[in-house]
Amino acid sequence: MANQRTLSIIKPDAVAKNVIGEIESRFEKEGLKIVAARMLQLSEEKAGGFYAEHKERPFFKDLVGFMTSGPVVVQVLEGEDAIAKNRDLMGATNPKEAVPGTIRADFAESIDANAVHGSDSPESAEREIAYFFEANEIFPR
Ligand code: RTP
Ligand code: MG
Repeated sequence: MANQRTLSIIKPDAVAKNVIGEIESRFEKEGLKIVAARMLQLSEEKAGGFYAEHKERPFFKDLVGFMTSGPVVVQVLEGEDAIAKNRDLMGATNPKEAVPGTIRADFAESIDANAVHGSDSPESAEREIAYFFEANEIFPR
């Protein structure tokens, strides 16, 4: 598998729980490098645009409400098979279904407040990285 980049977000619940470092540590231990990172408060417009694929879903309003409820950390992870590796480390969308030892199983409360986001395909990763970062804000090494 080739070297890849993926967009990761540490969501408001995990920031509020003070587990940013514990989550980052899991990425680093698995060989994913944090090559860009920023903490910010999402506006409704920015959060809605990010999750535009879900616009017609019944949970969209709650999703945007949750994502704008506090600061998030947006970041780019880089490494071998980074997109799938990040999704594996995250665990299932619903933490009740997530495998023990995954980020969502260990830190998430509910399907809404589920600690982290990760791109789900190379196409999403490309769009999502460009949604938050300019090329000169990414530092591969
Ligand atoms: P994410 O995009 O945040 O990484 O999560 P995901 O790929 O695992 O799940 P996705 O289907 O993309 O859904 C995005 C977020 O919407 C909320 N959701 N709620 N109530 C529901 O049935 C439901 N389904 C999804 C979750 O918070 C999910 O992370
Ligand atoms: Mg998704």
